[in-house]
Amino acid sequence: MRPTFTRSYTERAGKFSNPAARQLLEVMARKQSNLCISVDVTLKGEFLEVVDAVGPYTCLIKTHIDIIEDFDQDLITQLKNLSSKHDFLIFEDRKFADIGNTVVLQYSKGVHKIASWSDITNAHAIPGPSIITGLASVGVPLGRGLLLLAEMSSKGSLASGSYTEGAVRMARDHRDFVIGFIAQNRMEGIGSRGFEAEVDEDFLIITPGVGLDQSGDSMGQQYRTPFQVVAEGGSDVIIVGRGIYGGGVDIPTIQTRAERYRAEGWKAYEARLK
Ligand code: 5BU
Repeated sequence: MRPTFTRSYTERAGKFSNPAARQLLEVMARKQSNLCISVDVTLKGEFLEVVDAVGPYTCLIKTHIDIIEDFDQDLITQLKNLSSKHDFLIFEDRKFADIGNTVVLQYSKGVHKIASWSDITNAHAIPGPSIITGLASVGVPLGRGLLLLAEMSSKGSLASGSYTEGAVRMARDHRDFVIGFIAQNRMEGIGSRGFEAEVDEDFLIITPGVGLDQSGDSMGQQYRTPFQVVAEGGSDVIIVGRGIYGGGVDIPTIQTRAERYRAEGWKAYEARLK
C-alpha cells in the first residue's frame, strides 16, 4: 500500500469525512501552501495587520487568542473577513487539557467562544478519551476538526513513546472529529502493527518548531527546516511564528519571509511526492 505521505493533498482531501480537514487540504492545493503561520502578537491592531499581510501565503492562521490584550468581538469579525478574503482556515492553539464537562464550556463559552470561529483546535491526550467526546459534542455539529498533541517541539517533552501511542489510539476511535496530530513525525501505524505502509489510515500531521535561520530559542524551543519536517519527516503542514513576524521587522519583510517559507514548504512537499 502506498504510504499516505506520498499521496497528493488533493487526493487525500477526498478521503476525509471531516469538513475542516477536507477544506484545509483543498486550500493547501489551491494556494500551493502548506504553511501555517502562528501570529503570536499581543495587540489587536498589529495582529490584524500581520494576518492581512501574510494571508496570501498561508493555508492556516494559528492563534493564541488569550494573549491578545485588547480582544473584542470585532477582532473575530475582522479575522473571519480576512479568512474569506485570503482563503485560509483558522486554528486556535488552545491545547485543552481538562475533563469533558469543562472543555465543553471552555470551547463554546467565555469571552472567546472559540468553537464559533475556529475551524480547528487542539487538545492534550492526558485526560483520556472524554476530552474528545466533550469537545466533539460542540465541534462536530459545527463541522470543526480537532488535532491531538502527540508530540511537542520543546526540549525534554514528556509526550513520547507510550504516551504518543495512547494519543494515536484515542484518535482512531474518533475519526469523525480528530483529523490528525500536532507532532514531529508521522503517526500512521503507531501503536498498532507498527508498519506504516500496511495501515491505510490518514491523519494530518501539523508540525511546530520550524525555522530556517535558527536552531532554537532561549526557552527550549527546537527548530527544524521545512525540508527536514516535510520531505524527510513526512509532515503535512509546517507552523512558523517568529521566523516570519519576529524581530520587529516591517510588513514588506514579513511578507518576503512568509513567501520564503511557503516556497520552501511547497518544494519539500513536491520532493517527497517523487
Ligand atoms: P515559533 O515562534 O515558530 O517558535 O512559534 C511556534 C508556535 O507553535 C507557538 O505559538 C507555540 O505555542 C506553538 N507550539 C510549539 O512551538 N510547539 C509545540 O509542540 C506546540 C505548539 Br503543540
